[in-house]
Amino acid sequence: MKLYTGPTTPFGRKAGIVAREHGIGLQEEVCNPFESGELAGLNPLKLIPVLVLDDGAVLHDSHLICEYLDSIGAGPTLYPEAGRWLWRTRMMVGHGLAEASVQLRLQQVLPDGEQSGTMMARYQNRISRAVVQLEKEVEALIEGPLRMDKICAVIGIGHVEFRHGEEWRDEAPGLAAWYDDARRRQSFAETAPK
Ligand SMILES: N[C@@H](CCC(=O)N[C@@H](CS)C(=O)NCC(=O)O)C(=O)O
Repeated sequence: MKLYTGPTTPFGRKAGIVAREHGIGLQEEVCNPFESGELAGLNPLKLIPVLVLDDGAVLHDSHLICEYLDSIGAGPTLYPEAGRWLWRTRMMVGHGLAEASVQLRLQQVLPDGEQSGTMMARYQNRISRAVVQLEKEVEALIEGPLRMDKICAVIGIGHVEFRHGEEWRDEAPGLAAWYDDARRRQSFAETAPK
């Protein structure tokens, strides 16, 4: 299987983490979504990650790719039944944190005159609110085995810290302590943005 991903994408990182946790060997193909001609032929949305299966079938969107990898992987599921609506809601907060962080970055690298202060403030506020919410729910991140909400919190915070610095820590000391411990896990360390 081949995963089209990139060195800084939090969504590709999610798929890489799930593959590692389940002992699934993936060929990782570095792909720049803004320049790749091949990508649009695989995914009409022209977004990474994309997973191409051995039979040529194409899956895209990190949610779908992660659920697929979990369904074929060895070891315990990262999508347990227990408490699933609540942990899945928390998963979407972590995923949305990553989305807001990516969108803020995309605004910041636009040429002068094309940036929108309104949109940047909207993404910044979304990041702050998501961080505060994860801080409120940090006990649920600390307890129990690895789950997709924890993976999404790590990829969201990881992108915020990589692109926008450590300010988020001021609002969330408990979350920062959890994150500093969690990110030492092998699958997280190996996939950190660079
Ligand atoms: N909902 C998608 C989001 C994917 C996404 O936004 N990928 C970014 C890279 S981090 C991308 O390909 N951006 C290209 C663009 O915006 O044109 C997922 O979870 O897979």
